[in-house]
Amino acid sequence: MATESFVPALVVVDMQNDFVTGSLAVPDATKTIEPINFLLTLDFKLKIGTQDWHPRNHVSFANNHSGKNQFEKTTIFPPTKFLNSSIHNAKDMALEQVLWPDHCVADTRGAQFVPDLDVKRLQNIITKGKEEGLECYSAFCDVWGLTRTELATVLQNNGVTDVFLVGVAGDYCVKFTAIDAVKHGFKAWVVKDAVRSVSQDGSEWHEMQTEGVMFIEKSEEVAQI
Ligand code: VGL
Ligand code: ZN
Repeated sequence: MATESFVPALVVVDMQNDFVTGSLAVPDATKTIEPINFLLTLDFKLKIGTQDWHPRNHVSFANNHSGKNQFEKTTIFPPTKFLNSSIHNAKDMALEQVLWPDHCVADTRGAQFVPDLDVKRLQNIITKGKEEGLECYSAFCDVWGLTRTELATVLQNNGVTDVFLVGVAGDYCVKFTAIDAVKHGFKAWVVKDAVRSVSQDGSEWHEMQTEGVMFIEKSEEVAQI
């Protein structure tokens, strides 16, 4: 009888200065550093870090939309250069976008990992959100699924079965990365004590659960799996 395989990967999402102590600081994000550093000492086939890595003219920055305030919403459409005219119609692809303070501009201090994170244990760094017109919450692909990062390939090439997610923000990049992990056929586990969110309404947990994401309350429990 074939035994079910278990090949775990840890994905540390966007533990960058701007999201922890900077321009878009997520409430209590510093409290995730200790549990994440603990998880980084455990045995995973792969330990991957992701980084939001935007150009200054990124579509998600309120500063690039005249007359709009931070945290307001606006409607965005995909840039035509990413569309295949025979299958896409930009007009039908409207998405609601939250307009953020400038954050994680490529090669700035705000985009660097937080100093206390044990980054030397990360084997791979995945950057995302590098195209000015594409928002990219998920570490797998942009919000329209028009471009992908190398994350899926790296996980598949290493035979990963289970993806453990931690970091920020629980209601944006962690949520969308976890849901996309399930869509790619991985088991996705979010370790709750190592995640913090922008909003405090808790709705992200139900959304993830509906999509098949699983949860672990405390990082110490991961050591027993
Ligand atoms: C994120 C807002 C804007 C995240 C990224 O990492 O969750 N949130 N860009
Ligand atoms: Zn961003």
